Amino acid sequence: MIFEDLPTTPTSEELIDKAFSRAARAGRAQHGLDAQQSMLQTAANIISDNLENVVTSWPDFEYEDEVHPFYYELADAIVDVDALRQALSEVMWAGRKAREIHEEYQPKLRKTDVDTARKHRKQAFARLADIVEQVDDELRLINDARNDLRTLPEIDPDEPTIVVAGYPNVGKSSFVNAVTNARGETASYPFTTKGIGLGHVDHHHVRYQLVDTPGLLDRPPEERNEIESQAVSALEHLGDCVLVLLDPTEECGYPLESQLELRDAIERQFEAAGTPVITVANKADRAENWTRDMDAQAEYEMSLETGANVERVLEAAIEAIDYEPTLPFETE
Ligand SMILES: Nc1nc2c(ncn2[C@@H]2O[C@H](COP(=O)(O)OP(=O)(O)OP(=O)(O)O)[C@@H](O)[C@H]2O)c(=O)[nH]1
Ligand SMILES: [Mg+2]
Repeated sequence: MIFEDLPTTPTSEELIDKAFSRAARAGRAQHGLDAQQSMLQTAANIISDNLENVVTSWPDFEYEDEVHPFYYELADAIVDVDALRQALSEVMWAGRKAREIHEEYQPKLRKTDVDTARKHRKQAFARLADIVEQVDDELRLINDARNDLRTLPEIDPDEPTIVVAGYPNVGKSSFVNAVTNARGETASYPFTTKGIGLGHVDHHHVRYQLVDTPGLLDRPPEERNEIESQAVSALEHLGDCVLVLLDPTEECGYPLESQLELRDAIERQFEAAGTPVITVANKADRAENWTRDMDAQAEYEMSLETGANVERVLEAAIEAIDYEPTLPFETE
């Protein structure tokens, strides 16, 4: 996951301490003007390298091939991505500024007496410290963002993906577990306490990803808060097909009417984004308890209890995705 391996960001205080203590050590190893020059160089390098590393360890949000729209939108639901980008560019600026201070003071430490050189070196240190302190807030913001984003789920947005939606207890997890090899694989998801259900299945040498999203696509849009709505928008960039499961027995605890309304809302949202939505009536083993005939309401009927038609539903989703893998010789 792109935000997984981000290093911790030092605070301004830690960075200043590190730079100046290393500089003092470097100075003690030398004498006269050399000592002053070496101190300046060490402090300035540590500061500019560290600040620039903070920035370059992040993927560039500007490019879709570095931050997929799914992760961009998901990240934006948790942290303010604009503010984060602004902070990163200010830290980059500070790193460059530290190099400039180095270049500006370097000549002043040559061809002069040691006392004057020391005076200039101290002045340069004060300015370096000042620059780092100026980005104190930004460094904190970046570190907070890093801590919040590293827990995002391990989802590959480039893999063809089937999103499984539907009210609670309709059989979403049972479906993902029934058709995928990895049982009960879950990833933490910052929007729900339940964790996102993940599974993978291979079909004609293509790996498909199934995502079960409790807490998001399991109730009407108007009941989602702003963050959840944005997480659902992120799913639009991820899903290549949506399966909406219905429980016509209503034993899940929700009237079929509400379940169909959710299906309609999902259809409106995802089909507008060009993503096919397939409706499946589950719990067909208890069809005698169905509150209504589902012929007109659902494309498929299945039972996860008996396994009837389950593979057929998976195949329908795969067909709807119509995924064409790019072969190596076809890429430019
Ligand atoms: N009779 C019958 N029961 C089913 C069927 N599919 C699922 N169930 C049962 O329905 C209950 C809910 O199934 P889950 O797979 O946990 O449903 P879910 O949609 O993941 O529920 P949440 O995670 O709460 O959103 C479980 O007790 C299942 O055993 C089915 O085809 N027939
Ligand atoms: Mg579940």
